[in-house]
Amino acid sequence: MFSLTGKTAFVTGASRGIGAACAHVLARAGARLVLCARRSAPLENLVSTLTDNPAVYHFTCDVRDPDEVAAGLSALPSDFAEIDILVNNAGLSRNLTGVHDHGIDDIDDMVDTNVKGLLYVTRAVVPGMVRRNRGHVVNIGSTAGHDVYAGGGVYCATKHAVGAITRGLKIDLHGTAVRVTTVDPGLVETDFSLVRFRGDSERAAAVYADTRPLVPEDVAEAVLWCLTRPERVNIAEVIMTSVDQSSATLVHRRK
Ligand code: 8X3
Repeated sequence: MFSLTGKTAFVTGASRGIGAACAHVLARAGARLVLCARRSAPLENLVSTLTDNPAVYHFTCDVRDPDEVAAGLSALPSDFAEIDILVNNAGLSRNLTGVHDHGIDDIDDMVDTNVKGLLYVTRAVVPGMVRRNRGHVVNIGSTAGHDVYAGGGVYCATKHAVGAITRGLKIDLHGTAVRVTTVDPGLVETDFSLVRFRGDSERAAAVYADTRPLVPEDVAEAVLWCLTRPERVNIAEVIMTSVDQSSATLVHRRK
């Protein structure tokens, strides 16, 4: 039922967290994988853990650079070149502070990765899906695309943009067989907060302290479920949190 045999799936930001979990879950479902991430060592490490012996092609690529995106995708070996599934996962958050207090670096990192990078990859992959009249784009959004919380205004804006891009893309693909989905998780225990707080592990750990967040595999399983519905079915949006989370800021803690 959950088979992706014969499909080629491209996952961005694949070296860790939700991207790495998607790589594992899609490989187990039989997909051929094209994986990219910014840094080669963690990506190679991830590839070495894909023990189900899937067909994998990987390359380093910073999605913020449209030339790198175009070059990486145009150099795909022929047996990986027809991408059936795009998981737009690469994304990050920087800092938790006022919209008016963010540094330029924070703003650029979030907007360039979460919005522009997603668009660069999408415009490089989707025309092939349209030509072949088959494919599925899954964007990894966030509950931050449905809510706004103190200090997260810029990050939330980028995830609202992912929601708008997802809906816009579905409309623009009207009449084709290409499917478009956004999977929007709340708190997931990944390096997300460590990246947000630029390596401050104590602050990052406090985000997940005494609660039971989602784990990356929960999100990857939701992605797989969306991908494996009958071809007539388009899941527009999955919003998911742990049972301990009831809104962006209402998180049950056991102490
Ligand atoms: C991550 C969820 O609530 O930290 O996208 O913004 S949250």
